[in-house]
Amino acid sequence: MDISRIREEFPILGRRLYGRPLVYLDNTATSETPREVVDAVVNGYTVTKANVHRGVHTLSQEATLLQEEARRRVAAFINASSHEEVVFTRGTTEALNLVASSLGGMLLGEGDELILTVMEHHANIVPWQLLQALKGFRLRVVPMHEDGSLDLDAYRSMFNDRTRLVSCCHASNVLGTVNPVKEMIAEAHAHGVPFVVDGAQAVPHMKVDVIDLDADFYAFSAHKMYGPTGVGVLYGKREWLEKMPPYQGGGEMIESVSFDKTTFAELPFKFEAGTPDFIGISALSKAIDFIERIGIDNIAAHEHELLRHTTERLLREVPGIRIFGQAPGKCAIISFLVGNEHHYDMGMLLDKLGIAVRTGHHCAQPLMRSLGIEGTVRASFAAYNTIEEADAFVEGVKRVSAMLE
Ligand code: 7TS
Repeated sequence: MDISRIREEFPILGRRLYGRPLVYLDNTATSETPREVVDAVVNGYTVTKANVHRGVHTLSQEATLLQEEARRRVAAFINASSHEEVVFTRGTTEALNLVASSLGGMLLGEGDELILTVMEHHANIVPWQLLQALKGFRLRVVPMHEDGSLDLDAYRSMFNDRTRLVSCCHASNVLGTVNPVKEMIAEAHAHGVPFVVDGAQAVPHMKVDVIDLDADFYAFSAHKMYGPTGVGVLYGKREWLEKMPPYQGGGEMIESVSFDKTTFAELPFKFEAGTPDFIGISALSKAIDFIERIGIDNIAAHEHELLRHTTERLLREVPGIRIFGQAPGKCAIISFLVGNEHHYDMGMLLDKLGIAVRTGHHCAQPLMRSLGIEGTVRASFAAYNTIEEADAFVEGVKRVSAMLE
């Protein structure tokens, strides 16, 4: 992997902050975007802009073709059986709200049970709670071990004849833990229970094969995988998507409408009401091109090396550091605190050194509560980060901690 060539593709990485080169380590929140993705967006606005699936005219057909090509690219990227199982949404959050509302609304009633885990992002908690207020089912929460791996014995023991659904992140956005979702899905299926995967933190960092996992649903966001903002994907198995009611009503999702009776469009359009972000969707193809050109396994190996190097240095050289999440096979996310130093002070002072990290609860307040903390500092890596940046980060943490002591 030629990192300096990869970096040239990202104009933003040339920025300087406070007289220093930008060290961007907030990739879990959003990754930066290579020029070919930006160019595809510009092309969408300057060459092919017309609404999709509506016109006989050339521009509309071109725009439609680009959108539907992206759907096929996504399907191949995650190894879905068909592009009709790929629903475009605004992001992981909307994808999970869709599943909660439509599938959850169909499966969960009074006295039923839904299994989540302690390490879920709010996007995989709150949509279920909104439904819970209407339906009165029970949430069961899988706890974790001290290293940040899930307690799988507890998970297995949670199934009973009222269990209707499981929803779990593939990778934690705080701990970096990569959950054994393939085994967890097999367990759920043995009980006849479908399984939803929040893949927001997995798709940019590891090979995801929805058939191999046997996932019933798999959600992720384009903007975390070098793609545009405002676009997400919900993969769903055809047999489920066909049974589920639409999530939103409007244009494009109907077959015919009358005031007496409305019938709905075929998959996947049944779940895509209104004009989608067709320009963003078409640019997602270019993000997939970018990942495939480097190779997802090469990206994963590079990020793991950055993780190993940075973790070793932090533990060795920063007295009083606590790293939250040390599960074997974790992905390249380091959440930490140093002594009694406040995460917010650390983040703000690192910023003054040109180093972008996230601080706070990371939209995972239940996880923070279970760790007995309010927030962490979080550094997270992507394909374009370098060992030199990892070193600048470690030096930055040492300098800031000395100041805050
Ligand atoms: N699920 C997980 C595991 C996430 O990490 C995030 C975003 C989402 C869902 C929601 O994705 P969205 O694209 O719909 O917003 N996580 C973060 C984060 O860790 N910092 O900022 C956003």
